[in-house]
Amino acid sequence: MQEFDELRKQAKTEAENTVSLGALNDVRAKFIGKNGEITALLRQMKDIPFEERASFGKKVNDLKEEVSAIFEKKERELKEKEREDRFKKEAVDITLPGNAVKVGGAHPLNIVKNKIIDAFCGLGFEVFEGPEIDSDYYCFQALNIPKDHPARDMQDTFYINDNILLRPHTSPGQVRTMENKKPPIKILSPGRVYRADDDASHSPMFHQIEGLVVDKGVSLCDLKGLLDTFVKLIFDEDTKTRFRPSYFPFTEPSVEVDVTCCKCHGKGCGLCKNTGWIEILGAGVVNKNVLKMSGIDPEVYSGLAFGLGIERIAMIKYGISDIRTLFESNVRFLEQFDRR
Ligand code: FA5
Repeated sequence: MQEFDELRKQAKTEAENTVSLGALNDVRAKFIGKNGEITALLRQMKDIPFEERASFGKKVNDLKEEVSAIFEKKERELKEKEREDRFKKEAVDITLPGNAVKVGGAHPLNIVKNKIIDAFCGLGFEVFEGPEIDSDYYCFQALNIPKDHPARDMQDTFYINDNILLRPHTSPGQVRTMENKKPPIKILSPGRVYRADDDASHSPMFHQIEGLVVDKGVSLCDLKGLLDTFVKLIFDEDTKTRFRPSYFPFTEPSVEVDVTCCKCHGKGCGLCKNTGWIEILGAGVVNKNVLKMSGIDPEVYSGLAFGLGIERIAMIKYGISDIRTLFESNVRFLEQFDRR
């Protein structure tokens, strides 16, 4: 009986002193595991006189049960403590300010480009993109600008060799489309273009959108109606357009299109140099030579074309005074435009 008491006391003390479930399992194995000290008592049964065996067996089993209950209680306590510790460790202070997630936004030039494309797609235009590096033929000759023609100076660009250059405008898109598509044609050709220019309103790399319509009987009247509708969609209903005679070798007649200044609404201010008008694009009726060179019969079809600078429209729309700010990647400047 003394040995039993000793084992009970020892198991209780050792269980109480454990601080982890792992250590508790070791103590449990030491007393009631397969080779445990209490389990070993059962193996002594064979040496116990027959008449005492039943009572000895009962006492060992009672002791085993009692000790098991001590271990189970301790196990519950340790599990509860482990849970509490975990909760404390994982606790989140919901009063702390969150970490702001930085969200990017569309560049003002992309915003304007998409608005222009949306406006024309709503009028039935499709988008066609041409190459940025193109040949002298597509950039000039097929547009009725032969070698050494003085009009080349209007669109002077960067040459890779005598024949290959960075396109100075998106007008080669007209030729490539007419070579590959039968009329009726109604396309937009957006993209990057390059010129030997550099000042507050002219960048060496900028973006244009070309528009081309070829069909039977299209005229300057259709061009006026089309561009007037476009201007009202992009600026506002009150914006007026003005067509000024101009010159482009690939259109005849040629025009430049002005809109009433969006800042002073035509009264005159610094943005419009006190004229009340701002130029936004070049346009005209496609020159018959260009139609012919691109494989379209000018006796059957006529065309109209226009080319606008996306930077110019963005600068007018948002009141930006220096084109270079559009390319400096200054986040504080850029995030003013795409407010989500
Ligand atoms: C042309 O480029 C003609 N290809 C447009 C055209 C197409 C006329 C079809 C007729 C028919 P222009 O050189 O004017 O035209 O340029 C068109 C627009 O591009 C200008 O109105 C201006 O908004 C913009 N632009 C021209 N040069 C620059 C530059 N260096 N930086 C930023 N924008 C420019």
